[in-house]
Amino acid sequence: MPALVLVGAQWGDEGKGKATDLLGGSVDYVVRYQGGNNAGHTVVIGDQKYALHLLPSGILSPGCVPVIGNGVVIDPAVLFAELDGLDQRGVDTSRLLISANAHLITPYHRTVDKVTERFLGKNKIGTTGRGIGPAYADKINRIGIRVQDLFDPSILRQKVEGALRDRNQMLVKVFNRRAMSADAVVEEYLGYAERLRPMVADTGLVVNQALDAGKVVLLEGGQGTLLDVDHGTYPFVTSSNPTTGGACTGSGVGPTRITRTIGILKAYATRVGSGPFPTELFDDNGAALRRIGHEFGVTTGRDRRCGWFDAPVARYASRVNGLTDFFLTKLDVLTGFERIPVCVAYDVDGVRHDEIPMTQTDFHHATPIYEEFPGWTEDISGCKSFEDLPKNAQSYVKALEEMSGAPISAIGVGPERNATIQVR
Ligand code: 2SA
Ligand code: GDP
Ligand code: MG
Repeated sequence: MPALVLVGAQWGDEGKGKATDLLGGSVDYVVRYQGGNNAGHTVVIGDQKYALHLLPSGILSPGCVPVIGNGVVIDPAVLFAELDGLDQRGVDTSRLLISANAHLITPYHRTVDKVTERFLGKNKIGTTGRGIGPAYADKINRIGIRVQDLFDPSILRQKVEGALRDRNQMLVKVFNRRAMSADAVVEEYLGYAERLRPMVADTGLVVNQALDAGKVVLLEGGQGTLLDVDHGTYPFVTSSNPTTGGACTGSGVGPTRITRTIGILKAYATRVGSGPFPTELFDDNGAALRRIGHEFGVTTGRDRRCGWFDAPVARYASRVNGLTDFFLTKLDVLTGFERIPVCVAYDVDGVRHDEIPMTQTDFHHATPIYEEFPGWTEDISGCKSFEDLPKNAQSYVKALEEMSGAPISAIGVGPERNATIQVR
């Protein structure tokens, strides 16, 4: 039986939380495979709204086993706060499994993230300040702390002291900050060990055994394709691989077990943080998209940058992720716009580019070539089938599908689980 991957097709915040929740009823395991508490996945169930940062969205689906995979970076204090918050709201969190190989975010990662951003000034990445980049840097540098290290105090101390030797040099010499004490970090982190212990497992083994037994596994990505450290708008990216390749490395599930790869695609575009965004709007239309679409960071509360749909970005996501289909989200937000431009290609210094340019310099210079579509004014939030949509909305969806490189299998017309049109 299959594993499926759910991946953001743009710059994140496409509605992955809602999509995961929608599929949650028909899957047995939901595995987060990268990122950490930089993510903000919103799930709306009836009159209840949940914002999940570190936990897989499947934790809200009764009977589904939520898993934090080896590719995730975990801030233990945030993990416990998020679990406590859900417990207080009556959500059963007891099934959660956490990979022994997942890396830990520590106070020095958070500090380094924040001071680096301050140091970069106008060249900053616009990170969420959660310590994500520095934690992944330590992982790649082979000086990271893993969940399993909490169960071996002498190894933990050795590793924290080793990592802090590097980090403290940088904090003191480059950033003029005080050195951090290894004792304080070790003491704090040993304090998390007992509560974590029952949740920790060889999650790669558990998930593969589940697949062998015919269970369905959903691999849930954070952020999005254009924020991928390899395939995104580097250096304005997150420090992990949200793309489908990252689903394999971050969960321990091999590619031959994956039968479906769903790209979550917003009917327009948003980005939070710095970096190129060719269709960004600085006018009333941008402000309207932000207001109607409630485009504010779920984790940081920042205004999201808003713009028109970018077809080369969608095509790129389809290619890089090998997408089988798209869930198109937030079509309802476009209701009331008289004309809806779609970027079909770019102009880079007088040359037409039908695909994302090879170099980042060119992408920074890309200006959109637009095709305009007529809008619609009817409220579509109650539509249940494709045929219920106004003709102009149907044409818009069909045009996006044609340009994006994979079929659209579902259309979101509101934040709630049921506000979804199944197309095929
Ligand atoms: P980081 O903190 O190192 O991962 O930041 C690096 C870049 O990745 C972007 N990033 C995100 N983009 C969209 N949504 C994210 N989650 C939150 C949300 C964001 C928020 O759901 O709204 O609340 O601001 C997310 N997480 C990371 C980030 O903006 C940087 O461009
Ligand atoms: P994620 O990070 O990809 O899970 O997305 P976010 O939760 O950061 O942002 C998506 C926002 O859009 C959330 O507030 C969702 O409740 C909302 N949303 C998701 N799908 C739809 C939709 O089809 N229509 C509308 N109006 N809102 C949606
Ligand atoms: Mg989000």
